[in-house]
Amino acid sequence: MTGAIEAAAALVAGAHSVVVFTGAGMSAESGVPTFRDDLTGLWARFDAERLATPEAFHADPDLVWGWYEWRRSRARRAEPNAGHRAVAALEAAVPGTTVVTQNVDDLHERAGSAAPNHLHGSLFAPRCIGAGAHPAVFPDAEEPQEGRRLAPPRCDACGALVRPGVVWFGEALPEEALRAAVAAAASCDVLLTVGTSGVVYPAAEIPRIAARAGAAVVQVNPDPTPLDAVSTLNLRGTAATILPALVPV
Ligand code: BJW
Repeated sequence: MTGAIEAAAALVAGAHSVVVFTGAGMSAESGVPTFRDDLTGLWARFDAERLATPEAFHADPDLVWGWYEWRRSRARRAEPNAGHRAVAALEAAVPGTTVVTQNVDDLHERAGSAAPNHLHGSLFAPRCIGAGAHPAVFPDAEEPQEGRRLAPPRCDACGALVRPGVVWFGEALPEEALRAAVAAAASCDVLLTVGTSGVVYPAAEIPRIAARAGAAVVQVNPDPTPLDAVSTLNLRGTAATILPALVPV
């Protein structure tokens, strides 16, 4: 394993352009649950994949809004971990670094990453479901409690319900973030894929695009994933333990 980490560090040190592609495992050591881990507590009776759909929101807005408000408050209280800080340090060491994240928290930004491409939106950018998709401004609810349903606020501008600013199944990804991610993947020397199961598309194409274009793909994940097949090096470990060893000093 030490040899593989050294080999990965050498690839990164020699690169002019690096893409860091992150998923929920990146924030796991900050206490943010991964998407496909078992949910704990009262939410355990809900299937996360079934809550992350427009259909679920239309059928039961209070259930879905309550779940997202609970997650938003957890994300707000979380702190970046050593992995997020290593990614920001890598950006400083290799100027041609692009961070592409599927995560809806803001831990990359808070660790110092300049402008990560958020492919699946953000917990901190709610908007209304009206035709204007107005950004929503509303006072924070009292501390949301796990398992508590909560009525979404109404838009000040048009009165429509406010929804989380994330990308649900069946919805298009933000066009510019996806375009920039695909372009960076197609032209990088090295792509680091960190803490993602690699099963949700089109985001899961990003490491595959880099591999097809001839980049070295380095995966950081304690468990095997379908991305093993396209990875030049598979580093079996966590984001916070492995990533600091990959930053050029
Ligand atoms: C650690 C660790 C540690 C643990 N350190 N690692 C092609 C084929 C098949 C299906 C499709 C396809 N193209 C599209 C689809 C449909 C669908 C899809 O992909 N379905 C599959 C599940 C089958 N995709 C969509 O619907 C997308 N939209 C779309 O295609 O639109 C088309 C369209 C075009 C034009 C107009 C209209 C429509 C949208 C996908 C949106 C995904 N949204 C979610 C929810 C976001 C909001 C929220 O958070 O609630 O995004 S789903 C969820 O999965 C979330 C995540 O970003 C995403 C990926 O999950 P991630 O990050 O990989 O997390 P996990 O939990 O799966 O994995 C964690 C990993 O970390 C594990 O491997 C652990 O081992 C590891 N780990 N601890 C490092 N400490």
